[in-house]
Amino acid sequence: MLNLAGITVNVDKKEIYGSRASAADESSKIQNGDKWGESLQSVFELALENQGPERTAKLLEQLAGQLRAAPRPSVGTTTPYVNTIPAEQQPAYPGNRDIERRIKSIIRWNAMAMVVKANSTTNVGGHIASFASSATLYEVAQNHFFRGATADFPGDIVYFQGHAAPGMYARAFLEGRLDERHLQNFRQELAEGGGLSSYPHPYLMPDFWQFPTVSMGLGPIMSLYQARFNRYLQARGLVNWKEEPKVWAFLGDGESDEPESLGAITLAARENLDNIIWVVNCNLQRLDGPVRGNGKIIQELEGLLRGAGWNVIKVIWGTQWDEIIARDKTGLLLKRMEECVDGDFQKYVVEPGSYTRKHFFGKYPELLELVNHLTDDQIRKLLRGGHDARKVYAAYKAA
Ligand SMILES: Cc1ncc(C[n+]2csc(CCOP(=O)(O)OP(=O)(O)O)c2C)c(N)n1
Ligand SMILES: [Mg+2]
Repeated sequence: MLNLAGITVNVDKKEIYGSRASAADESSKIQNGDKWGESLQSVFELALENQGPERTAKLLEQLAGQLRAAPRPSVGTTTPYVNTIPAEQQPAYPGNRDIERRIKSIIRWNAMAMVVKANSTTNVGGHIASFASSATLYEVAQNHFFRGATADFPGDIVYFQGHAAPGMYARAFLEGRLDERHLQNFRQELAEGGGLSSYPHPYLMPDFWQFPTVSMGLGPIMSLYQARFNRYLQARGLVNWKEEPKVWAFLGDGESDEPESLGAITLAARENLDNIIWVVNCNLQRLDGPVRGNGKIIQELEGLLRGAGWNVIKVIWGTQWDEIIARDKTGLLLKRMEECVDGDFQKYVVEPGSYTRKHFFGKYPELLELVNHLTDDQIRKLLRGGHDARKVYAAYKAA
């Protein structure tokens, strides 16, 4: 018997769960003295009894859809199209943003210049946008998360996205590990004084790269087996690590379409591999067009990975969106964010702010009020989460 906001419900738990033992696993019930939790548990049981599992699941999904400010609704495979970690739960950023931004800008510039310069005298090709779109993702990890090797720690293991190699070279140059000559000879290893291989390759550059990742899909799948193998080494007593390394894999959203990329994701959940972190750079774009023009790759991947038992942390909107989202009391902004497809979002990025005001916010006149105080230029500069170090830091820390 329990009293919930004026409703008195009487639940005979045995009766409800007598024939559904699996749903009634006692250990998964909320019974921790948390009044709200126990109240919801009772209503849930009552709904299950009276409405059946299908309708109850539907109702729960509907309620979870309203949880836009909450970190992770527990039902359904996708969560609302907002950051998983709400602004008020975000940790303080531990670094010096000005210095880090400057370092990042220099690295991003050198990465771009290296590719462009090589192509001004040769036809070697090379990628610019992969790193340009993931510079923040890498820099936050480099500055705050990746751990190097020590006597009794093997160092974290990183599978770099192959096409982002210019960014890794540009950082190594800033760190003094490569010199100008190397950068001048990007993709020209036989040039005088040596050069840099197009992509991560331990055979071509044994002192630099650990894993060949550029045939897309191999990085993601190898990272999973690596994480599994690290567990094997420990279980067999073949290594004696004081601390377990994390395995990080950086992949592109287009890369996720390679069958190898997602081919082994269930292994991670099945083997309880909490030593692996994937960072999927969802720039919505691949070489030849949008990854999902008429859909949402972030949501699709979230559904697949959560369905396979992963903990998914989404970073979609940058800090400037926080106050706009906070003023969306009716959920209309969220609705707009959810109904837009990736093709729409790609269009907003290349058009001036006036276009986004008219077509994104303006679809529902009430939404225009949320951005009345912003100029077109400010609207154009509303950052996406993956370019916002604070948001990326929060996600990595939680991961
Ligand atoms: C197996 C394989 N097929 C094709 C390519 C050629 N290729 C290089 S980059 C790229 C698109 C990558 O898109 P995405 O994964 O979204 O990365 P982004 O550059 O957007 O970060 C393709 C098809 C490749 N490297 N490997
Ligand atoms: Mg992409």
